[in-house]
Amino acid sequence: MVKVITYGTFDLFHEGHYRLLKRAKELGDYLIVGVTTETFDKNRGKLGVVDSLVTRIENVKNTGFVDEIIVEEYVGQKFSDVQRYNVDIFAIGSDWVGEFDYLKDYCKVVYLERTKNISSTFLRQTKYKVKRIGIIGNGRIAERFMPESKLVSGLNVQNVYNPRFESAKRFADKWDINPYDDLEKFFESIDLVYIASPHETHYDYIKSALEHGKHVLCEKPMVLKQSQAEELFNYAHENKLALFEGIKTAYCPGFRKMLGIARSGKIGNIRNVEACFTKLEKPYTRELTNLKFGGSFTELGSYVILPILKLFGTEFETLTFDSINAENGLDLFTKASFRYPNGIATATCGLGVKSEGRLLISGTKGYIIVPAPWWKTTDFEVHYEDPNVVERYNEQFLGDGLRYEISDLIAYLNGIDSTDFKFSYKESIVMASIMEKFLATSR
Ligand code: C2G
Repeated sequence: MVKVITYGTFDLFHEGHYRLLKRAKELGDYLIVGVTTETFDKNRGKLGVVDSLVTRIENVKNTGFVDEIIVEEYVGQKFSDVQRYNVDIFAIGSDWVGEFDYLKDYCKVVYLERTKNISSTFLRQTKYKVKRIGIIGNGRIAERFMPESKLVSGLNVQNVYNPRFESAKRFADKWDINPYDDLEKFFESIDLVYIASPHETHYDYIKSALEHGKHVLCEKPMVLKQSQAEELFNYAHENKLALFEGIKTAYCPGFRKMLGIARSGKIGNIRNVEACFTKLEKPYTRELTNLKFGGSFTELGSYVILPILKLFGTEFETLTFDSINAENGLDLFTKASFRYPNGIATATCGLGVKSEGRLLISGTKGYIIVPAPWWKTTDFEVHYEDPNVVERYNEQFLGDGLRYEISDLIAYLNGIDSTDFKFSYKESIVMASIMEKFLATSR
């Protein structure tokens, strides 16, 4: 008798899961399925699992392919299970290629091709539906999006679009998804678009995605004009579509915790915020050569403005910019100074000047310091007049951090969390107006 084992979360049970189990069973005579517990998923950093363990087990059982179900509770369990159950074949989807080769000393390891397309007919059967995602643009950030999206439940990345087909194809082959250079076709089988193309192309892509009835998650800066942001959000609202600006810091738990403490009154009234983020770039990169839309502020400004809008709000009285420019006129280093009725703030960013990437929040009773890289907030401290009194806080920041915004958007679309409070439409519109003002004064 040939024994096969496979594992998974099997949340929001879908076609990909069904086909995987079917083919796993066909590999042998007896199929064992390990269904992950909530604790296991938490420990491996998988977010947004909706269905209970009981429901997930029930769904796996209902396929009729399974002879025995076990639960997967801890990292390292696969290694023990394979020996304990005398397993001949370990099978798993091709999104995990290479990852389980360490089991090869004990059994055969088979990676079954993941299901690229989840058809909408299959999805009608469940209450919450898995969201089918297409990516526009396949540069560096899209490369980070892929592994992060694997650790968010309830989605299936299936398409990638690039006007240059060869480029889309390279990315698609690597990640086992479908390449497109035709936008109409790209939109056909997806629910949600993640836009990771150059800044200046965002507006047209968002508009087109919304007009095709797709929800949108767009990389920052979403757009570079206030009127464009207003138009797009109005359209999205009228058509009941979600439009989120992806500033990962806004969604990460450490930053959220820090905001809560800053606003709790612990450091009194907030009077000053200083945020800095610099990243030295090679002179020939897009960020330092795109004469119209490149430079440090369009690239990193969204991060450093974020804590200012979150702590002081969107109603600043004045905003001025000061930059050090390269010979081609692009800013290598920029300071944006905000004046509010009861406070001041500086947002500093650089691509050609290095500085300490810290966040400092000063109040009437004390201050909060978040050391670099504060945009991936983990540790931070609260200080007071007495230098001996220091409160230290810590929070996890998983992987590249993109999974938090993805998971929040999926929960929003499923009606599980129905507000956009982590980075609101209003804040996103003000962000666009700040970008517009910067470009008008600097170019
Ligand atoms: N799968 C697939 N096609 C999809 C989606 C998922 O073939 N479109 C496969 C996965 O590759 C996996 C199984 O379905 O083999 C279960 O997927 P998930 O529920 O997402 O679980 P996963 O996080 O892949 O579990 O111990 C847990 C495992 O290591 C991985």
